[in-house]
Amino acid sequence: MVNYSRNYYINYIRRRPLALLAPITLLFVIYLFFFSSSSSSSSSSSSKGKQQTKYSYDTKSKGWFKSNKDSVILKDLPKNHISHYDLNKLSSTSDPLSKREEVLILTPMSKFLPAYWDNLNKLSYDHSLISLGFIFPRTNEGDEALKELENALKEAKAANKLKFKKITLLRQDSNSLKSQSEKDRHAFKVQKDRRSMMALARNSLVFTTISPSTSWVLWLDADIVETLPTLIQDLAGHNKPVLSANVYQRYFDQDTKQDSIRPYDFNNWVESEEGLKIANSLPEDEIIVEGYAEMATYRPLMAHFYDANGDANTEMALDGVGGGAVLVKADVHRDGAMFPSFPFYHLIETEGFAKMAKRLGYEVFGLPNYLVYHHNE
Ligand SMILES: Nc1nc2c(ncn2[C@@H]2O[C@H](COP(=O)(O)OP(=O)(O)OP(=O)(O)O)[C@@H](O)[C@H]2O)c(=O)[nH]1
Ligand SMILES: [Mg+2]
Repeated sequence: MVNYSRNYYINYIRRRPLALLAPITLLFVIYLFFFSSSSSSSSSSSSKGKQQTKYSYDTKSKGWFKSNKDSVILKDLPKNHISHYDLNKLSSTSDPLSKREEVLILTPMSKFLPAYWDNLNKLSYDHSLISLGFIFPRTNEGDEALKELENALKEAKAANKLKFKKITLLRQDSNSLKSQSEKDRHAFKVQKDRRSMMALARNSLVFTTISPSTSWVLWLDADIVETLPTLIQDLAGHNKPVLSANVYQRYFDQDTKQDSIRPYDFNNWVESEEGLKIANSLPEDEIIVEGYAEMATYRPLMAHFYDANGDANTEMALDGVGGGAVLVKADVHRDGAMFPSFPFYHLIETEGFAKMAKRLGYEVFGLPNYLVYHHNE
């Protein structure tokens, strides 16, 4: 009976082979309906090469039996794929260490000075809370500085002394002055171009390195070779949106035959009547550069307010800042304060930044009696 039945079907198929066509077609259509979306997504991902990450943004399949498929895909997401940060919980307070606030130290670097690097490494703020960002000009000098910093990093790493949270080295994609000699870079006529290029470099640096966990940004020029190890704590202690240290320079005084110090950075200033008058008289596209006899603004300069016997915590409100050693609450940058590479109220770069921070409603201060030292060429 069983044999008969099997023979019956086989004989039937032999006689009418086309009778199988309808059920096979039906099965094929059902297969396409349920599985087509997954096969097309896997073929598109495999076509992008073997490097393709495992997770996928594929939309939910419309198939009836596919409800579990998406949870499998989500399970494959890397842990940090979606990160949540509540910027309301990101603080920048006068006691940053106890709050474990992260600091991003940013340095445009055309020259590598070992004294800068040594000083940086001596900062007593917890290095695991510090990230470093550097930007180098694409000049021979920039190549050289980059190489030297890389060597210093390798050495520190080998000695197990490199504890910073993250270090980012950027190569500038904008132009730089050809000559960085002291005389050439200080010539009055190159200031607008030079400062404009510096502004672009600073903007690239901050916009590519600031992270959702950055509380503070410390701008520290590569030629600042001496600060107190407590620089970050000291500046943050004032809890100001923008706060500049006073940049001085050590030198040997030939007259007194003694080591001495002198003011160096004149970009920390308070606006003056004369400065405003000059600004009003200038064509829209012209800038005022401070510290040049060609353009006497009579602005009170913080450099001249240093009092050796004064309180190091004395604050003074400023309208312009330099870039030597300036601590900025990261929110000031997040709100959009950057370094204008174009005349902004006739100001540019760091001085334009101070103006922009003020226009955003932030106060700008300096510490006339808190000195940091600029390299002496
Ligand atoms: N990325 C980049 N950094 C630069 C360039 N020129 C200068 N720097 C760095 O930017 C900072 C400020 O440059 P400085 O030449 O010192 O300018 P300054 O402090 O305004 O002026 P002086 O110190 O008086 O010459 C320093 O850290 C330099 O190493 C440049 O073209 N590109
Ligand atoms: Mg300098």
